[in-house]
Amino acid sequence: MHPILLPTPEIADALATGHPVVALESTVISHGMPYPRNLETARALEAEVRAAGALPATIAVMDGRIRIGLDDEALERLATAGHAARKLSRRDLPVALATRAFGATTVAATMIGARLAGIPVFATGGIGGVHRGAETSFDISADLDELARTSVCVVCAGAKSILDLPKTLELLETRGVPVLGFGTEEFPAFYSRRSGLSVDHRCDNVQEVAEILRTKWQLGLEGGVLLANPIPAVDELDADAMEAAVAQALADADARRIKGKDITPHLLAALEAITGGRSLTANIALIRNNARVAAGVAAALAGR
Ligand code: PSU
Ligand code: MN
Repeated sequence: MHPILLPTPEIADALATGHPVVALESTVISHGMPYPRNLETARALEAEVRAAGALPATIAVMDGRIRIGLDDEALERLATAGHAARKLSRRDLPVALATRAFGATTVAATMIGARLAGIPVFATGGIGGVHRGAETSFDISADLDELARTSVCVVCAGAKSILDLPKTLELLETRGVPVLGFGTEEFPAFYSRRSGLSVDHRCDNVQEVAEILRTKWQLGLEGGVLLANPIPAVDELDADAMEAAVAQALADADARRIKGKDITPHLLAALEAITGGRSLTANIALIRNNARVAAGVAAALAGR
């Protein structure tokens, strides 16, 4: 184990014995959802992973170490800190660790921690991607670059339409990231199951996902795989209503000149306000669903 990592005893033991583990990100807890529902969600995700036969390892940065697995006290600290925790992507990790800052890891930084710890499967809600208007703002999430280079399977519900989904998929293709649909041919659009865009390949079971992961990595093709798992139909929100809400949230962020790493958290909070909390309820449902599927993939990869 790399000395900068601090796994809980339970996770250290699981990794040493080959028991399946699922990595979970922390930015969605600190910056993606309000307290106390973020704490309830963090606990619910851990419970989903356990119920499906794997162990949850929520990843965050504390006291100069990358924590692999958080106890309840640490989860609470993260959830109550909110934006007081730093939002850490690849570029932020060296500074945060060297200065012993307290921070939450994005998809990119969680992948780095998971890879260093030897955890090949990670569940989140939505990945960052190419922002609308990226041709002038150059705003493209570091999550995409991380998927290109770091060998972890990221289970998500697609990407939100706050992003430019066709450009996001184009970039993933350019960077050699397989995009698999779990029980679907279509790339899901986070709050809705459909986007009109195709995935590369449909997988109907976790064994097939595990076989694709093994094949990629045995070939020496380093880098991630995106497993897109649509929101359950009962939890889906109306696509047209969400598109209108996204347009309103984007216009508001633009008027306030919000930029850089603040834009995604700002848009999530604005969507919640515009939809009267329905976006948050959907977000929680889909992330729980992703945690369940990720546990299945982790178990299949571990041969259990
Ligand atoms: N998309 C969501 N919810 C989130 C995020 C993205 O639907 O909470 C978070 C994740 O942590 C993701 C990060 O890695 O935002 C991407 O931020 P940026 O766009 O600044 O790269
Ligand atoms: Mn950005």
